[in-house]
Amino acid sequence: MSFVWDDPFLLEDQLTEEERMVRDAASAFAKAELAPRVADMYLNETTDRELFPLMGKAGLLGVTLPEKYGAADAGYVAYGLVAREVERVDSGFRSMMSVQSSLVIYPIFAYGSEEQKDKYLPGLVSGELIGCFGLTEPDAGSDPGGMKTRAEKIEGGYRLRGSKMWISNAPIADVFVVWAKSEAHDGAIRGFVLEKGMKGLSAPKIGGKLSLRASITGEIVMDGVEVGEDALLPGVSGLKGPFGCLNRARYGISWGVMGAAEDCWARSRQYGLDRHQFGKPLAGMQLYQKKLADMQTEITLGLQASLRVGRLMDEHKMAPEMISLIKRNNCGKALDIARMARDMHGGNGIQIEYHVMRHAQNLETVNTYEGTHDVHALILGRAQTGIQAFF
Ligand code: TGC
Ligand code: FAD
Repeated sequence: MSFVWDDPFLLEDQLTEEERMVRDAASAFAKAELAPRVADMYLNETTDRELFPLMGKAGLLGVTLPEKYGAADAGYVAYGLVAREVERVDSGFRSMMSVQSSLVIYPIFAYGSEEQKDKYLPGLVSGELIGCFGLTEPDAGSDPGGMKTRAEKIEGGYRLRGSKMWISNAPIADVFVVWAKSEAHDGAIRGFVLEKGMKGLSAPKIGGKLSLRASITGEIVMDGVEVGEDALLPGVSGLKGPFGCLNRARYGISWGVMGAAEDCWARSRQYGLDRHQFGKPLAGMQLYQKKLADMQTEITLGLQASLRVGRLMDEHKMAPEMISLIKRNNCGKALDIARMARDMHGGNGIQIEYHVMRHAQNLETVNTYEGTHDVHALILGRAQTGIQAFF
């Protein structure tokens, strides 16, 4: 048996026919629609609404949902493979996809009423509607339980006041899943579905990001937004509501960042073969080969770990700590790999057309959002000692 250098543990053999088909569709889409746009969108910090219906048409949104809503009804491994292919191009594009799938479609599917599902899911799966997820606030990031947003009970519904910070897709969103402490439910955190155009609702763009520039980010300002009882997600109460969504998004990120790392690895290998210094290719130097070996090792282990957790999710045997382990480790390793790739490209590594610095800059955000590297360490520390060290 010969060694397959770019698939050392034969991941390909461990996928089903259906998973390979979903992966191939995502790869074709990423090459045809995302790769040609990325440099311009990143440099100019612009977004393209049209990407959502294009992603929907390619079957990349809400991959795990039943066919009833127009979705692929594939498993979590397939969802992870989509994230890997999309993030191979840019973490910002994966962000758009995973917010829509895990943070908007999932909570409406898992916690919503039949009316909410019928109203929102087909449009979100097709990409005609764009969604966002508002949990973080200016003074409540790692500690979302400290949120200040309140839902006050009014006749026939609720009035929401507060603001959310760092919200992916918000300035272009049609559907806003927001989390607020509800007075009518003893102050418990509850989910609400708001719609663009509601009085008192606005979503200004946050400009000047040096990372994830192809994904638009904004605030959500709720200045006394009045909604009916039908805006409440009836199926969940407490922090386990948003965390149930985050489990899925974090899992997808663990695959996605490996896609970005693979792109950095492939580009570094090729660059080292093409570029000569001291009379021979850089790839023929010992230190250069050590770096390639480190990249290969961490990517192979990271992908295998995500595949294992995906299989456990599909078997309903997932524990959230498993996801903390792979989200934390794969993000940290991908960031190291992207920084190393930037170095291996020398001066060219800072240029947009070599792509590696863009990945490195993006991965700074991915290592922070959905629970920082250190917050996931504390989750894992608590799980093995029984002592929480958050405060
Ligand atoms: P804690 O006391 O640990 O738990 C409170 C309640 O929540 C439940 N729970 C979970 N349920 C399901 N899955 C999980 N992963 C869960 N983690 C906790 C828990 O069982 C409990 O339930 P109950 O019924 O007993 O009340 O909560 P804590 O307040 O001590 O918080 C602990 C901590 C720090 C781990 C947590 O707050 C945390 O993970 N912080 C990180 C915040 C975060 O990840 N924010 C993400 C914002 S969204 C985002 O970044 C999107 S970017 C997307 C993109 O663009 O791609
Ligand atoms: P802080 O919580 O203030 O953390 C700052 C530092 O302190 C970190 O290093 C952290 O690890 C450390 N720290 C915090 N608590 C502890 C502790 N107990 N012990 C030790 N160290 C600690 N949020 C959403 O709700 N929806 C979105 O769509 C979304 N998209 C985002 C897009 C982008 C581009 C970015 C940058 C963020 C996004 N976020 C989103 C917010 C993101 O989830 C938060 O930034 C993240 O959870 C960290 O919160 P914070 O920025 O407030 O940092």
